[in-house]
Amino acid sequence: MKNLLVTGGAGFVGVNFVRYVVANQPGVHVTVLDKLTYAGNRINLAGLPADRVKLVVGDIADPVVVNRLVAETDAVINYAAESHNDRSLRNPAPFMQTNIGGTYTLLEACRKFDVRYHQISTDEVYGDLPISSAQQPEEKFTTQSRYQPSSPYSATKASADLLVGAWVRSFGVRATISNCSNNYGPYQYSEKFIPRQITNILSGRRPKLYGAGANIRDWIHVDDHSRAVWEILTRGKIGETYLIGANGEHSNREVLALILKLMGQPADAFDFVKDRPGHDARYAIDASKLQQTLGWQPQVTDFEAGLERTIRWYQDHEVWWRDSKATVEAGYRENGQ
Ligand code: NAD
Ligand code: TDX
Repeated sequence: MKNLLVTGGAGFVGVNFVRYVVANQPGVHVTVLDKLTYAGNRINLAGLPADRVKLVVGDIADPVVVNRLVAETDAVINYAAESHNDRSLRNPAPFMQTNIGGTYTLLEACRKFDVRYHQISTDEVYGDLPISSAQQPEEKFTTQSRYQPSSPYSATKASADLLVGAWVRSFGVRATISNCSNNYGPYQYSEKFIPRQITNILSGRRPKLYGAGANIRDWIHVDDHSRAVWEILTRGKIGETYLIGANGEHSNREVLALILKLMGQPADAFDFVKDRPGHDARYAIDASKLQQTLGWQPQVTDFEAGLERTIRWYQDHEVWWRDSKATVEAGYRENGQ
């Protein structure tokens, strides 16, 4: 696989994958197809060698650009998505269009040109687990768990996964799916939980915790996600689904407490705000299939150290987040969050 088409490669998880490929896979060329929505930024690709990475601005739901690019690639890795639950509650329309319509368009092109396809999905397709289940560490999502998404966002991601499965079975498309837990690291847009709290503190605002802060997320450093996707792309079995997670469960309150400590703030320097409707209680991934069949292991196992590096990145890249920060916070304020 020498030529990859990475859709959504100007967004958070996608750009970290592009950077991983450039740094670790010599001779591999990447074309990024990205619509540059509010979450995509061409600056994210700055500094990457022009002979290795090319950006095409376009929509994954546009068959003209998709067919042209898929025809000349060895594999498509689909990171492009509307990705934020809170936005999907305000306006689900773009989620339907990009997450379902875009995946359909990419699958049709891969069918037409017989191109390998990998779908980047999320643990949220499985709905949630009760918070009390955290006492039983073996109670986690597996590839056998039932799809029961809670939000418009996760319902569209679940729909896209089902399309991929059908295109494998009915049309023989050479596809795999990975469902990953919550990512953190550099280049994450400031609307998401961890960068929102860090940039709130850096800009003199108080961090905001939804509800009682008891909801649990299973955190993984984005670099570990990128390495797992590479293994699945190159050595995964066609038609299979792999769950990616790093045993990084923490309640939101715990994560915020750590951010406050690492940034030298008083432990109570935050506000409780209105909860998210339909808020998923707990996510937890059993990644044993990926570990046993492909030998992948997370490398960033010290969450506090990973978080400290992430905080430093936001401190060092204020220009990157400053301009959009006020808009993001105005949206949350309107929502009582
Ligand atoms: P993001 O919102 O930061 O980035 C999404 C990117 O897709 C942006 O660059 C945006 O411009 C682009 N995009 C949106 N619509 C497009 C379209 N129609 N055509 C082309 N490009 C389009 O999202 P992210 O957090 O980087 O998530 C990337 C993928 O990873 C998503 O599929 C998401 O479901 C999945 N995922 C994310 C996480 C996480 O914690 N962030 C966890 C598991 C899975
Ligand atoms: O200000 C906040 N306060 C707060 O308490 C924000 C923005 C969030 N939260 C809570 C809600 C969640 O319990 O923090 C948790 C994480 O929230 P998000 O960052 O919005 O992520 P989540 O809803 O868990 O979904 C994420 O992980 C799975 C990504 O956004 C998805 O794209 C991915 O599929």
